[in-house]
Amino acid sequence: MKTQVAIIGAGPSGLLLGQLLYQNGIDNVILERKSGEYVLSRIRAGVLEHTTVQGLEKAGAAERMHREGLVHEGVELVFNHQHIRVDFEKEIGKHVVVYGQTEVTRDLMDARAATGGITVYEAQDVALHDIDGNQPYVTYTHNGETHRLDCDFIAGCDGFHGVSRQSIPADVLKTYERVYPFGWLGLLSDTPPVSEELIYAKHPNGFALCSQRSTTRSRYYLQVPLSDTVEDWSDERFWAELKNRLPPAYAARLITGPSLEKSIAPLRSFVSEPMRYHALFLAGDAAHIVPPTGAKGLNLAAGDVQCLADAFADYYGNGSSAGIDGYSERCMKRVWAAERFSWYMTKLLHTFPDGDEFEEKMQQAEFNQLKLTEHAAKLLAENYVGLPY
Ligand code: RFL
Ligand code: PHB
Repeated sequence: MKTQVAIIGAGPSGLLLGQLLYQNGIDNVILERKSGEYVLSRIRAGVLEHTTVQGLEKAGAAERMHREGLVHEGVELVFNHQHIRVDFEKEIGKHVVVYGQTEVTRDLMDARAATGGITVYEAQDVALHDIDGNQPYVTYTHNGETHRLDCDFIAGCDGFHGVSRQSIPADVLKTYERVYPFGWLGLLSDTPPVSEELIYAKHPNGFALCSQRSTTRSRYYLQVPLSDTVEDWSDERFWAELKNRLPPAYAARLITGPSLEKSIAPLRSFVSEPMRYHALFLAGDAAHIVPPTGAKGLNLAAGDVQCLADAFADYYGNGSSAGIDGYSERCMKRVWAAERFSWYMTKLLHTFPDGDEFEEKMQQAEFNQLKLTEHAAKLLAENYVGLPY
């Protein structure tokens, strides 16, 4: 098989890139290790920035999101039961859309099926070849047979544990990493959200987040020690601890129900530079990870692939290499801004097991600043709603 761009991974990065390339008349094939159902079963992000919404529009996959997504004009932060609402519309005249990553993925899969794009699910042993030569290609096995996909370029959209980043010689990449000493336990339930807006709450026992997928489906998270497993957390224990960490008025009106899904995710900041090595371009979690506290991971991925699609369109449409040559540098500015914001939100709102009273006072002072000066609230709003890509 031959194509212009071979895309590794059918998460949001790979699927969005595939559709953006299709809209620009650029042929592409996606190779995904898992089945389509498995990809859809991963419960992850919920908050879309304006530029992510624009990306889905350009990809022709925004119709259902516009119909069913919930516009959020602000967010609530709670620090040891003191509240502050950051009003995005008032501060910067913008909003975010709450619409689950699962639904984004489903819409992109449907758009791809409608345009006849090829996605090979359950492609095993994907290997990248000759990425620093003139004839890059990818091999994989499918249904027991080995296949070869020749291409001009490879887009590594295969997440943090994928094969693409690992195919770049180690001495070419510079990596930066911070692993946080806790994880997030997430619970999905068919219960109405406790509040219309998201609530990020800091409590001495740890962080809690009240998020949602619709007016009837909630997504809640609790900070837990890394040694905990899902089996340690019955639904009853989860709801009791969530109530404990929320201000009493919210705890009193929290509606609980059986969990549809529960999982624990570790928290990490990670960047590898550069995002290009000859014919290989990394995008999304393959190149960088943020802790979920700033709701930035999916949005960064969507920004990367919009840059990459623009760059390929310029290359194939105008014969210009400027976009592909500037890809990494262009993405990195936004990546580091999102890394900073996600790290800041994580430090502000979590209880650090090795933290002391001084750090606790610093967190309180930081929170007070958000309450006292509108500049601080504006800065948070700007970063949360999203910096331009
Ligand atoms: P993905 O989604 O990991 O997809 C990569 C795909 O590549 C496949 N793959 C391979 N395919 C072929 N061959 C190989 N060797 C392969 N290795 C891997 C995988 O099967 C997979 O299908 O990466 P992508 O596309 O870059 O998308 C990134 C986002 O998924 C991620 O950044 C977000 O989910 C992060 N995130 C959030 N982001 C936000 O913007 N807002 C949020 O509110 C938000 N909340 C979250 C989150 C992530 C979370 N977890 C579980 C880490 C909340 C949580 C709990
Ligand atoms: C989610 O709804 O899954 C979600 C929302 C906001 C975050 C992280 C996760 O910061």
